[in-house]
Amino acid sequence: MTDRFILHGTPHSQFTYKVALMLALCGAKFSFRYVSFRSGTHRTPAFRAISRFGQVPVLQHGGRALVQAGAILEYLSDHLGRFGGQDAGQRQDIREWLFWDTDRLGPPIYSSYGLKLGAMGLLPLNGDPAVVANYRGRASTALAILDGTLAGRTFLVGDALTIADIACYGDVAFAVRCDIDTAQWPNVADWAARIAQRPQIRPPLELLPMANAEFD
Ligand SMILES: N[C@@H](CCC(=O)N[C@@H](CS)C(=O)NCC(=O)O)C(=O)O
Repeated sequence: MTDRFILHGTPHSQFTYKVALMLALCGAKFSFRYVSFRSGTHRTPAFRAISRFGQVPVLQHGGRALVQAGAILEYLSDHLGRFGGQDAGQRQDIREWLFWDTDRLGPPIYSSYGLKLGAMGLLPLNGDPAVVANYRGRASTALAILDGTLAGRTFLVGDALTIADIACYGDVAFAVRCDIDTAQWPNVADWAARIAQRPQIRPPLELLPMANAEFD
């Protein structure tokens, strides 16, 4: 059994991006296995055997196939002892942010990005303007909540970067990719700029390739 992390996903996935950011910030070595949605890799028996919900990301480690980006971030934080908050109260706050992110922030940005890829001819998707506006409205509502929380704060929980920031930052980076102007939420824009200053942080399509790769 290998103890090396193996991340399955695509650079076009904001949920894969969150896990890749965490691995990069921790300086963890990992193998990247590119899952091509255009080629249907996500529907192959080999992929379905490790992804019980048929989704990316999947992180293989220690004989397990871990799924759901927020849960993977918690696993990595526990395993590597990084970005997990300083006490039980902070860990609870972090978990609440992870659930909120999975419920409210991630989905409308994911849907908006899917339609953007559709408009670019990269996915067989196109959206009625009312549907596009609905996704963007829900993304705006969530970004406004993030903005309110970040007023006068450097990070979402406590005074250090945690997996709550890493999860939400992953989504905000994709909001930018689908032309949502984050300048409307200045606290979010400042917080994202602070995170992006770290040398390990790179935009999604620079952090991960559209091919298998080793990160050593
Ligand atoms: N809540 C999941 C969302 C994962 C997700 O939606 N992944 C997308 C790619 S970004 C996917 O695999 N979509 C294919 C599908 O759902 O069939 C997570 O956080 O990991």
